[in-house]
Amino acid sequence: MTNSSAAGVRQIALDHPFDDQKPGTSGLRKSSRQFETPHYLESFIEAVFQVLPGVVGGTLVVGGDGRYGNAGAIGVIARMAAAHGVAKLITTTGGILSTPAASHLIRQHQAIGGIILSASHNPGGPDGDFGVKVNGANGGPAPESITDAIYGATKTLSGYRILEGEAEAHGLNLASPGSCNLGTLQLEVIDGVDDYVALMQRLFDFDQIAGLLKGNFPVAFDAMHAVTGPYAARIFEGLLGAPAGTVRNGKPLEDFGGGHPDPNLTYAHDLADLLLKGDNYRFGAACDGDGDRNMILGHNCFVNPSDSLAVLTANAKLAPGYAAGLAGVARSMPTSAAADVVAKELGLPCFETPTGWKFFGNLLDAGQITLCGEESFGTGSDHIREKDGLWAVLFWLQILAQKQCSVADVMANHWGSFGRHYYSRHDYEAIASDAAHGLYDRIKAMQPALLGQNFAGRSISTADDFSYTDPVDGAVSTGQGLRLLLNDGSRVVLRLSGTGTQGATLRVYLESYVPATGNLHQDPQLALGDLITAIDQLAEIKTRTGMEHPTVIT
Ligand code: VG1
Ligand code: CO
Repeated sequence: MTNSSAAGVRQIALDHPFDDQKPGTSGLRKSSRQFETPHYLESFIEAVFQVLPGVVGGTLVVGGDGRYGNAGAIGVIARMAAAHGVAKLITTTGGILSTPAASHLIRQHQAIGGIILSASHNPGGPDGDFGVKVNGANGGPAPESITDAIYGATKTLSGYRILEGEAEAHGLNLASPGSCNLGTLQLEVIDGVDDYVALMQRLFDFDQIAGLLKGNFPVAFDAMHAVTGPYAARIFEGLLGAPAGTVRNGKPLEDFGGGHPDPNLTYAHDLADLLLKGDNYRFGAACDGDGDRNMILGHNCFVNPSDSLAVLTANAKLAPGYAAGLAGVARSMPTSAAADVVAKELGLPCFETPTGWKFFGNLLDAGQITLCGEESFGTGSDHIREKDGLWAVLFWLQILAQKQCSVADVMANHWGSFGRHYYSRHDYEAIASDAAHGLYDRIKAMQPALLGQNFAGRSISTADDFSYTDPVDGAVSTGQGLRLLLNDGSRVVLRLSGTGTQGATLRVYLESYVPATGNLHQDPQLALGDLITAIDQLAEIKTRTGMEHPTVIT
């Protein structure tokens, strides 16, 4: 049922509100099929427009990682923005906009926020996933107060407002830069790469990195047929003079070429093989679907993301953008304490936040931290309010250009100075929801009785469900992961993913510290072997999930 109100604006009534639009760790993420349900996308966007401050007369940024549904969603959002009195909508050619580039555009244009169309590292295509991420005026993921309010709005929604007629009929053309009007909305299509690249040139010494790449330093970058292809081609093969072919899988495809655009050793194994088994490359890197994650590899050397944050912290002054030093550093709770050790040595404040980039926003805005990171291949800084894959790659290249050594040397020297946090994450994906929650709730209930118990030859000194009080605004977030901290500083953490779309995903995080004088060159799975066995026995992981091995080991 529809009826008309203001010129060209239709009010579409919903028979009943959707009840499954709760944003997870990083926005609303569902199957593409679910998003194709009539009114589904529109319902969520209506809730966003009802909740986001400053919509009437404001500027909004929209774009996505190019997956199936991207361009269509931009048209819908443009029509709904017009119907809600947004003054200006900025999008990009092809609708291609990485998450970090979107964060930058929001800040640069003093927009009220942005809508990023991505399910990040989840596969795309008609049988894959789609997602909507909502960012605020600081350029970062909306805080829980906003996402909770959006969810609240979706549950009571009776309809939504949208401009009549297809967006293309109003002049929307994503093929090239230009502008048009949808009712009172001014819509601008700009190049999505230019501003981001200019920002990178302010932070890093491109001449020095180009010098490194011109020497005997072959690099392989895997864009995984996702959003970073155009950015990486411009940066590496254009500005830095790397040979053509340096950027692999550089064309964004609606289904990411059937792949899983998650830069880890399992899903980016082609790249991993080039670096870990072959001899032709000195440096390798990959980014995820929406360009905010990064994997760093050297010849015969995989850099654990927790270690990567620690290395960037220790060497930050080598990059021009950070030459003045850091205000502080933060990591998510499941991320290893490698960065903490560096921060302590440098006399820097160090914060531990829950999983998800939205928790770094206040600390960055308040100037309390400069760098932050997560174990899930996310690193970033105060240059924007999202994690930034290509930024991390450039930062590593800057460090290597300065030090003139291999990635493996950087790691060996780092551990030799600070000791090593052996670390691994085991993911059990797509397990039955009941089994996952049963396992998790059981350990949670057991926690009080676990204190002082023996665990892998150590004693359990803390057993809790992590909760966080934001040091800036005092907001409290509970239920952020079950921690078993052991008396020798090692630990195991259990979490259920908030980004999966099939069943549940159990994440098991394992960590143990060896000082600089200890054995620094073991296989992490062996170094953590006793913890792995102990948590399986305690949580009955294999029996309860029915899985003999994790889906992904990092
Ligand atoms: C995962 C990661 C988390 C990250 C989130 C979003 O969440 O563990 O560290 O912030 O994905 O990343 P979860 O709830 O599945 O563990 V992205 O690249 O999807 O924006
Ligand atoms: Co991502």
